[in-house]
Amino acid sequence: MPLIELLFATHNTHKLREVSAIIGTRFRLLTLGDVGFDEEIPEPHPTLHENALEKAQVLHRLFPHLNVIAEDTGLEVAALNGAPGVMTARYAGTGLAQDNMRLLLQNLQSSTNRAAQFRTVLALIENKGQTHYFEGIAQGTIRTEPSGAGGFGYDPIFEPKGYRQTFAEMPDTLKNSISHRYKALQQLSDFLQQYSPI
Ligand code: ITT
Repeated sequence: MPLIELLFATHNTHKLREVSAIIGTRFRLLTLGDVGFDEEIPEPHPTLHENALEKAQVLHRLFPHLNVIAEDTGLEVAALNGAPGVMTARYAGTGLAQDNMRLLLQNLQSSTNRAAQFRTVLALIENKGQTHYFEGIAQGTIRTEPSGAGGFGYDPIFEPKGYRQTFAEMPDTLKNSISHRYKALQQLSDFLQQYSPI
């Protein structure tokens, strides 16, 4: 049986690499480059669900014959009432991971509560038109300073629960077997199995 094709609506090459490593053998992942789409995709909404849906819808309108997936991920810090949340990518205003981490550490300076979680909401719009959501959470704590060179974004300051390494200190294969993104993709994969038993 041919592999199900999924067009992944993201410009983030790190996400693409992770998603490809996690589900690349189970599905045929198409990139925005594959379909010649190079415009910005807006994420103007107050929830991860709405932003993930918006990203998927932009591509679904253009390529209705394809199954489209998009995801929005937020880092939710307990002591900051869930911030930066939907603002995770734009927290410091520069779009640079170093600036975002610096601001987060600054805002947490006087806080002993370091609990945080990454939450990924993945939206699938099938070529039949139905929309489905899948969610994955990775709980952990925020370190007091960055450590590690792997991963991307806030990985150098995020230590997942049960580990003594940050996501950036561990091998990609380990992050990709416990992460928020992995968990959301497992659910997507389980859902799609009905069409393509593995
Ligand atoms: P697309 O919208 O094109 O998919 P993006 O980078 O804008 O890409 P998001 O809106 O989901 O993606 O931004 C989430 C930000 O959260 C991202 O830029 C990183 O800074 C951070 N982030 C997401 N996943 C992460 C992960 O696994 N580890 C560390 N930081 C992550």
